[in-house]
Amino acid sequence: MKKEFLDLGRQPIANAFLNKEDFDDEFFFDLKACWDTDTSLVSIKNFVEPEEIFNENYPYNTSNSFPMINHFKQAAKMLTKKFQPKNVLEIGSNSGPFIENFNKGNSICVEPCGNFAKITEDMGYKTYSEFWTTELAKEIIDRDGYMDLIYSANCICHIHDLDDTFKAVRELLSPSGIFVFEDPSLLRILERGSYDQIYDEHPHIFSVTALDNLLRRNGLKIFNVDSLSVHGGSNRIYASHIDNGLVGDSVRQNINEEMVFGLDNFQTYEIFADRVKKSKDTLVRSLSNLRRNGKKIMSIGATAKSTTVFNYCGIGTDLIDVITDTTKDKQGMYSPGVHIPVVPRDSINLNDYDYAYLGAWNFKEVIADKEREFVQNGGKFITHVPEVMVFS
Ligand code: JHZ
Repeated sequence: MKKEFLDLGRQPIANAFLNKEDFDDEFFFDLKACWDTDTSLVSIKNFVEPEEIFNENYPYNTSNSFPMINHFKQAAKMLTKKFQPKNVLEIGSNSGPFIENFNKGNSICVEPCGNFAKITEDMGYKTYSEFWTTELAKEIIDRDGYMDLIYSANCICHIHDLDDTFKAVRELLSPSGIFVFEDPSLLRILERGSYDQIYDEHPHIFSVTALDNLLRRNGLKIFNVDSLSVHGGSNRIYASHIDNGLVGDSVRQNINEEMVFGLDNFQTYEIFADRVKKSKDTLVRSLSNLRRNGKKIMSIGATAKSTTVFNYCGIGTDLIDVITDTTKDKQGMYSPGVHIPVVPRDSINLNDYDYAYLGAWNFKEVIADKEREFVQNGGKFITHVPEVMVFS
């Protein structure tokens, strides 16, 4: 049974940055989150059609979140050393920062967004510009054979039908093959109050507990879990065919940690929802007070996460003048729903502002390091994770 615990209001598509002439034609949906008492999976209530989100205009380019390039290089190096896969397939390969570390002849990309599929194709990787389904897995078996490593980062939690997703993986995985995927951790989100990880692109937020249930019912099992610091805390899940090999201690340890926190108890989600409401009130009050005192506020990082925050809290140009972002396809556009202009970082002088809200709070250290001069001139950062606070 699905039990609703959080209402984040009317939301646009988190990455649908838009032009002024499209303001009247914007798509909105009701963003609510629920917990499934049977599988323990947290999902949003109303799914948005994937074609509305992942198409030719999808702007999120992993390579612009530049610390991630090194993250994927390290991941590729570690997986090659540990498992020596002969062939590799990546689901949701985006601009290719993971796959570029593998041999072109033995590596395959699956990427539904045509603009990104073209990038990996041009790099010389065979790319299927399609959504991940059991039909596609069967087509790949016929054309390319079974895979030793199926990898996916920040993509499996984007897919509505997880049973079909995991069945497709089971079909395509060679008998001793491994399936490795990483996505934001539900436990870390609840611990850190980072409700902004919930949006249309994340129809599910994964706990190890829920994944263990879902993978097992589709003939796969988790044998290892790595805790990662990226994106505010993610889990890297290692899975294999269900009858293959042993299960490492990390699986039990993670599930235990989740049980101790109370992920199997609906009250935990109600407490989280209460914290989210308080976070909204505090953030709006803080920004409004600053504005009343004549302070100038901008935001760094036009993230999908900040779409959730700004729309849930009703924060528009009355409170935040402008957002800077390194992504060319977001620059010159307006943020979804609340229509704050997005500009390149070098088009403004940060010293003209008193406060910078961190839309990309997950890159707090990198941004604070880059913007030392802003702080030296008296500038301050604002974040809502783990609590609303000002720091410099
Ligand atoms: P970042 C996206 O979420 C969407 P977002 C997606 N659903 C997902 O799961 C995660 O990624 C992984 C910019 N930037 O990575 C670049 C600066 O301007 O937190 C990006 O647009 N200056 C696939 O959008 C944005 O901020 C900087 O110094 O929440 C960061 O987006 C840095 C480091 C980044 O993901």
